[in-house]
Amino acid sequence: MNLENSINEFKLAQEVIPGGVNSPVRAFKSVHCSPIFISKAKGSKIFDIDGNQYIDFVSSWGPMILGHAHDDVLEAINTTAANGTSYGAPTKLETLMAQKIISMIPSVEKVRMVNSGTEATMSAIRLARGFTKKEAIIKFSGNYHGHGDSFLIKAGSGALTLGLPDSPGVTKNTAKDTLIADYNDLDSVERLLIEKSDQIAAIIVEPVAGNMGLVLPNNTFLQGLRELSDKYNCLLIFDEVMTGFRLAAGGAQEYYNVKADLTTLGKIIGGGLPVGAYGGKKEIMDYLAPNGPVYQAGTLSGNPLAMSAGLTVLNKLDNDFYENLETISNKIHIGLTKNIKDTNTNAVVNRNGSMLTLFFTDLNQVNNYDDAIKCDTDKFADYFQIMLEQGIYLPPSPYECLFFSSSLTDNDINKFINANKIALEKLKK
Ligand code: KE4
Repeated sequence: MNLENSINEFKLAQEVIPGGVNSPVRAFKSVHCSPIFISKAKGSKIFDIDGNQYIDFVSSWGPMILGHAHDDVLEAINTTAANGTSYGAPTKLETLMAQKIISMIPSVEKVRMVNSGTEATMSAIRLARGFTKKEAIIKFSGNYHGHGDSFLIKAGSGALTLGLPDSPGVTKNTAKDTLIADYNDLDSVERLLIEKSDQIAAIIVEPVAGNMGLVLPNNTFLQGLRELSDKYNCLLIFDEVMTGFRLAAGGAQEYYNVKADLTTLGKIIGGGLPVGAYGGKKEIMDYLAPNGPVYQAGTLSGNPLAMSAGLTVLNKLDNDFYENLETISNKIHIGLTKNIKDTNTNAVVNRNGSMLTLFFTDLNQVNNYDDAIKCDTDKFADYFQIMLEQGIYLPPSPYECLFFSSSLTDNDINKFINANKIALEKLKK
């Protein structure tokens, strides 16, 4: 496979961009090869600048649930752009987006648009602290909520991938207000609540963890967090930046029937443009300026292009859409599971809806951070490269998820499953 242009472009990029990338995980460091530079994408296919074609299982880390360059999304963007790209003033599109989100996520009564998932989570904990007049938050090892200072403690995603879960630059005073519990371990949460209950503003959780690889909540975890939040009078924040509109129209809250007090969103609601959002009960959200005292603002928040792209996507997410996506995802899950058995590979596949991770591990299950970090990251790097050579573009990290889109064809699915079997057989040698 010729990657000459990508290799040369990466050298150039590293002279002017830290690490040559605008988000660390894109540098392919943990998969021990030079990153591919993308020229274009359409549907389930993505193309690099050397003309190589790949089936895309990253979906831009979640947003491209319809596949790339969907005709209706492009038309919405182009039509909106013809009238201007940003006004810094209210538009009807923002009201339509808020109404759409509220109609899909029952616990959300009011919503504020921002420009990234990080902005959404940073703003949500500021609001929680302002509303409750308490300062500490509880997060979980391996959960990633963006690069806000309060979250870069035992963080997942790129921070875990690069071995930087506790980033320098986060002050001790900030870190002391972030308490760490273990995912799927309610006792670890209650111990912190008992010890610091009068100080804890909120528990923030990925209802399905996608940033230590995919780790599912056990059958009592989310309801247990709801009950603990009520018992100890703190807010429950579901970070649904990844799961929102992906697991179901109402996200993990619909899927698991557990309501959050605040919900953070991103990725899919922008249709591939920069968007984040946070929402919840009216009495909490109305604590935000200009109604209330908690301040948050943004020049491009509610940008008309992003609103029109996002609304075009959300308006397609009906029951038939999710049934089709589940059919695609289940076929892949069955194929990978069969390959692991047929090749006698030590691996675990975790899946929830159209999110999946294959862990190379001797464990029988991966249920938390300690399980996840035991996986064989070198083997994953070899696997990634063998799959890339076969035209399969996977997330370049063992601590991420595959994201399936509705544009995947049966041919794509069969090619993926066959490439996976070849890779597992090669790894046995
Ligand atoms: P952004 O600021 O990247 O839009 O969103 C941060 C964020 C918040 N919450 C959750 C649950 C998230 O998964 C994310 C971002 N996800 C990563 C992928 N694991 C983004 C990819 C990257 O960092 O380049």
